Amino acid sequence: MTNIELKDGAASDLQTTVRCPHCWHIFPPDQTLWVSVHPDLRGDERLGDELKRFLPTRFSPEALALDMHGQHCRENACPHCHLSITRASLELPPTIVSIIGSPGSGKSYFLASMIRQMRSTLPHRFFLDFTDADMRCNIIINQNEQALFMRDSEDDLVQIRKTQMSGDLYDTVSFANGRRVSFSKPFLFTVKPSENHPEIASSNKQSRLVVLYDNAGEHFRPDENHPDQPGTEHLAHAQVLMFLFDPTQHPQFRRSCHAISNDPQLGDFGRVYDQVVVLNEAAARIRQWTGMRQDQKDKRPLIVLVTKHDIWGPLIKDQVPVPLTLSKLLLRSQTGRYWLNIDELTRVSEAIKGLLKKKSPEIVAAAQSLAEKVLYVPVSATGCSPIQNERPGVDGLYVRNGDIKPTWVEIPLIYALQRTSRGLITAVKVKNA
Ligand SMILES: Nc1nc2c(ncn2[C@@H]2O[C@H](COP(=O)(O)OP(=O)(O)OP(=O)(O)O)[C@@H](O)[C@H]2O)c(=O)[nH]1
Ligand SMILES: [Mg+2]
Ligand SMILES: [Zn+2]
Repeated sequence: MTNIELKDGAASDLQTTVRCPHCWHIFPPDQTLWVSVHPDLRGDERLGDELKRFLPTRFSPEALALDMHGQHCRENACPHCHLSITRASLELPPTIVSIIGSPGSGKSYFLASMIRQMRSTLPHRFFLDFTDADMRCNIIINQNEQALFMRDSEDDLVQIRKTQMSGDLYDTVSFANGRRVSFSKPFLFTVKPSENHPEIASSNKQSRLVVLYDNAGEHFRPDENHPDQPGTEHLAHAQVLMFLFDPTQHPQFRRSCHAISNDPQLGDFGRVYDQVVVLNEAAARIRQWTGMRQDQKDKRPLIVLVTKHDIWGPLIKDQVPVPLTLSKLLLRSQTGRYWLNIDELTRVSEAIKGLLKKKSPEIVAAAQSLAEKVLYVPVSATGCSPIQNERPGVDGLYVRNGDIKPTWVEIPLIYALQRTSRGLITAVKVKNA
């Protein structure tokens, strides 16, 4: 028996190489470690007080490794960082998405709203199951999703707190050479054809593991690139890059928006941030870590998500509807399964690019010089403006639960899946749908 097999012995269903979603180390599945179960086996060389990781020599009839005390083990771990690895990481090819953006640009709200929308849009429109691959890794994103969407009263004021640069979102690993490295926790989801999907028969080939990370915006500051805090190294390993551009942090957009919105982020609760520095720093790290030359462009798709569309959308409402609608973008086929209309997505992208070229040309120039293929997508994670909480002692901006209505937040990941998988999402070109 090899070190790791599926319960029915179908070892060929494992990936030929596995990428750890914590430290991005690549290894063959037969190097996968197991996590001991017996409480006497506490104390791991890399993870301190955690249960010992080991390469097994004994297995149960159900192909589960037995630890030194003969206990049946169920959990696997990476041979490099020793952090736990879900079964789906061993079985499914990953679609790793890097999310780049300044502090306050809307990354955490976007992630929570996107996951919320993926859970309904993928099954209902694309006949795809979208599920948590690892509940422990997903605790924080699920808490954020619940904070925004699972409230009893529509009048509840809800908030996602600013992402910190240390704490719950990170795992610290001690390596043999004395280095202590803090890795960002990944959020892991599986996407699989459901029973009415045309690819259901080849589900094992088509399914994907979606890997996402939520960084603090400060991680993208040029002085925050430490080898022992590789919080943004996913940039080098991702299949898709997403840069969140927040018009409310851009001086020229701010001036234009004052006439059309009372959002507090345009006033005392807002600020100006030079977001092109963030994008250029991400580009510099990508070039440094992948060896891509200055005259080369990244072949991976770069999606520029222009966030908080509820605020700036009226600036371009003659070309892109306010609020955003899906009717021309997702087309219903005869079987009831929807297709992604690439022509409409491209039309919207060109319109948004035109607006950015007028108001923030440096962002378009930086994006186009980084990647061969850039798509510009408007999104709104909340669909409404946040408000100040009047309760004494409470800081920051909150959103009224009943007002939250995300728009287009699932589109970037649907496009990413269409680009990185063969048959999960069908793209069609229909002019003037
Ligand atoms: N109007 C509007 N405001 C939004 C939207 N999404 C987020 N915000 C506001 O933007 C602010 C920052 O959002 P976050 O998601 O915390 O930003 P972040 O990029 O995660 O920031 P860091 O964690 O500091 O890196 C919050 O006050 C939100 O209320 C949106 O779609 N519309
Ligand atoms: Mg955040
Ligand atoms: Zn690892």
